[in-house]
Amino acid sequence: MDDSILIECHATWHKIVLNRPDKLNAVNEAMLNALVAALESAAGDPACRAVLLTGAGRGFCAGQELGPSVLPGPNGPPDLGSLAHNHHHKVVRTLRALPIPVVCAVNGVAAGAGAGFAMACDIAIAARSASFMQAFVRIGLVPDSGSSYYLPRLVGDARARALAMLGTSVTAEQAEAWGMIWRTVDDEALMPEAEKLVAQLAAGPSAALTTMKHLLNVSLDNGLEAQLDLERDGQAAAGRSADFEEGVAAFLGKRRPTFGKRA
Ligand code: T3D
Repeated sequence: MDDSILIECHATWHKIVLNRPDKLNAVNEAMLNALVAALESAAGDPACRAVLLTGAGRGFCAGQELGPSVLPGPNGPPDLGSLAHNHHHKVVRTLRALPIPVVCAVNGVAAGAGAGFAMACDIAIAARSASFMQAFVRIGLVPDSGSSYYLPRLVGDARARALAMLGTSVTAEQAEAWGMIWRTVDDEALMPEAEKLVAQLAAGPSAALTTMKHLLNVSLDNGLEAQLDLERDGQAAAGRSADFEEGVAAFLGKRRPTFGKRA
């Protein structure tokens, strides 16, 4: 059985581990399919209210596996556009559309598609020794897996262009300072911190988190009016929820709220 993706099911959240440490978790088609399946399985489990994505060993993900599958064969060069569309981009779309929050714990280098996957998660934290690299230019490719979308939005156009065109490696601390990730922590604190975060999200108001994920997913592509309308509709639904009732009761009762199960 393929063990390139490991899944740990905790009571309220799943941990998904990219598991090809000898290749710094470089991805191939089978691994990308397994990753999508693991994410969909988390979304389909009503007890699962958040996901933690990380890598095994010293790397997070070194992007597409470079080997025979991306080299020309008897029928000429492979169609990398189809590979991206059917596999890498399916991961990005799945991460973004997942109705529960995804925390990314970047434990080491995130290169090429690996950097795109980290940026597509809802909250990314990184070990101080981790790094991010738009590796594409180094091998004559262009940014994919969402990198050309997320990078300018997260770090700004000037930095995005230099990162993409030069393929320069960025430290976790620099990535944090530039807004590419939420925060950097000491290496040994990465997993405890990531697990604390994912547990906090899993204990949060699920329906409100799903709605706010959608609001934030579309925000930078919307004008103010469209976004205000979405906020109105989202708030209308949240205001009718038992979680809101519980949140206010807890506030007034000076206690911590206990939010309900996923709808
Ligand atoms: O259709 C499409 O969309 C195509 C998809 C494109 C998306 C992409 O992701 S394109 C970008 C592909 N990735 C890369 O170009 C990165 C290649 N890797 C590196 O540049 C370096 O490995 C790193 C900078 C990431 C890390 O360097 P370092 O010195 O820490 O480690 P290393 O020694 O280079 O790698 C350790 C091992 O992992 C090594 O194997 P070995 O020699 O010990 O047997 C290395 O070959 C292997 N490895 C690392 N990255 C890949 C890989 N093997 C296959 N594919 C890789 N991407």
